[in-house]
Order: sequence, then C-alpha cells, then structure tokens
Amino acid sequence: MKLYDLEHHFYIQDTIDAMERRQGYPNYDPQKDVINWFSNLSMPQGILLKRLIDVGENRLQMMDDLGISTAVLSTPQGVEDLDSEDAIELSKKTNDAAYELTKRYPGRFLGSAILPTKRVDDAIAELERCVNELGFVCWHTHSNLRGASVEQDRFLPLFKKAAELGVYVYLHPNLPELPQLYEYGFTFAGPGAGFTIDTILTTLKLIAEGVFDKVPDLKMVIGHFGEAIPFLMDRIDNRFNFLPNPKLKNEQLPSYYFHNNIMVTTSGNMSKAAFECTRSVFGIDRIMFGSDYAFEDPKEMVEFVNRLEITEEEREKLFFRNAETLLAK
Ligand code: GRE
Ligand code: ZN
Repeated sequence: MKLYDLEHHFYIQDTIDAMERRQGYPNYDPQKDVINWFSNLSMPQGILLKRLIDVGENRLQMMDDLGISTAVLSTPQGVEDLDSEDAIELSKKTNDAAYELTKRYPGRFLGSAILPTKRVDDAIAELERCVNELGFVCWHTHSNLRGASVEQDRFLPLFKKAAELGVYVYLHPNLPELPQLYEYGFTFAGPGAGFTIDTILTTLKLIAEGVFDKVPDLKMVIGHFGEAIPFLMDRIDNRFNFLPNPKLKNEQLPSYYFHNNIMVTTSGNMSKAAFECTRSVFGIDRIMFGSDYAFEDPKEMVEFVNRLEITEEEREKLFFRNAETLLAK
C-alpha cells in the first residue's frame, strides 16, 4: 500500500549554526546540546537532532522499512524567528535543500516551504519560487511567529497566494507566547500542553477572522488529530451560535471549515479514542497520516493505524487516498 507522511521533519546544519549564533530564542547551545526555547525552557537534543539533520540513505531506509512511500519534508521552528535578512537566506537554503532531496529521490519526498514571514512581501516571493520553480506542495507555518500570529490581516495576502498557487498550508505548533505556561518547564509549555493550546487558538482565530471566507479555496492541515478540536467542536459551534459577537467574522459555523477547508493528520497521537472522536466528528475523508518524525517514532504510528479496527478502504484513505486528493488540488 502507498503511504504519504504529511508531517516529516528535517533540519539543515545551517539552521542549527544560525541558532547557535543567535542571541534571541530559540537558540542552540552546543556545549549543553540543548535548544533553549526561552529562558529556563530547554530541550535536550542528542540523537533527535542527529536524526533531523540526517536526510539521506538512512532516512530512505527507515521509510522503506515502514512502507512510507512519500514524505512531505518540513523544517521545525527556528527559521521564521531569525532577523529578516537571515530568515530570507536560511529559508532559501532550507527550501533548496528540500528541493535537492525531491530531485535525488524522485517521488519519495515532496517539499513544503518555510518562509521569511517577518516581511510578507519576501515571504510571498519565496512561496512563488518554491511552488513555481521547485514544485513544492505546501507552506509550512507555525502556530505563532514569535511576535506575530498568522491570523493577523497583514498575512492575508500570503494565504491568498497559497490558495492561488494551489498549495495547502500546514499549521504546525509553536511555543505559545503565554508566559503563564512557562513555569512548569518546556514539556508543559511545549509538546505536553502548550503546542496544542497554541494551535487550537490560532486555528480558531483564523476562522474568527473570516480568513476562510475571504479565501474560500484555502486548504489547511493541522496535526495530532486536530489537536483537541474534534472533542470540542460541538460546543464551539453551539456557543458561537448562542452568543454571536461582531468580532467573530466567520460567515459559517466553525465546524463548516473542518469539512471544507481544514484536514488533520495523525502526527504523534496514538490514541484510539482520539481517532474515533476525530472520525466521528470530521469523517475519515478528513484524516491523513503524519508521523512527526523525528519527534515521534514513525514505526509506532504506522502500527497504530494498522491496528485500528477500520475497513481496508478507510485505511487506504488515511494512508494515501486523502493525501492524493489534497495534493491533486
Ligand atoms: C513536534 O513537532 O512534535 C516537536 C517540535 C519541537 C519540539 C518537540 C516536538 O517541533 O514534539
Ligand atoms: Zn511536528
């Protein structure tokens, strides 16, 4: 069976070097081998960083062993946070590196663009280059851009451009800019809770800003079975409806956008209950495979999906048919 992995990460060494030189956050401390996401929020790297940087034969071997036919490459947090000029240079280098891989291993990798979002014009130009010249399929953004958030008006032209070029937007978690979450350390502020909270907030803010009404063709993907949104969907609809507010610019109920614009991946969520809730609320046609490599073990993710009590037709949708439909747009 074919298998598309929609959340499959890599770093280039230049990004880590730039993060080593940088005064702000996130930065890399080579002595301690940690990424400092913020003061007192450090994440040990070790084998993780080595795996992220290694995108050659070893990566291919792993994909072959697990039956992953095609992976959409994305670079995690860091590049967008650099100063403008550095962000432009490093975005281009990262995107060029992904492009090289798509050429070296035809059909095995697809590119998603990291963009220098500090200046929207530069970001638009780079997205055009990535799609028109490099054949990329996606703009990979983060749930906040440290000091900015993508639902803000000034990013609307970028969403319009993505829709115009026929590529989807992957909204990947970032550390929330909510210092009240920081006192329990990185695990809590980041992947343990904060990432999900930030991605839910940004997704709902994009809906509330009417971004999907202004750009009806926009396709967006979020990971982790839609964060906690499937579980909350009915209540969100119900309360938006009960207490309309002029600041909520969405023309449809929030759930509408999860049936028309937004899809989800499995990335790093191996809960059967979460899968069943997601399928029940969004439908199997909206769920795709994502491994979240190297932050998660893709073998466990594949095995989890293989264990799900679903029909073979449903498994095919999850492993590749839904991704092919998304990529065909
Ligand atoms: C992830 O994508 O799941 C992730 C990161 C960075 C740190 C931890 C983590 O992107 O789980
Ligand atoms: Zn991820």
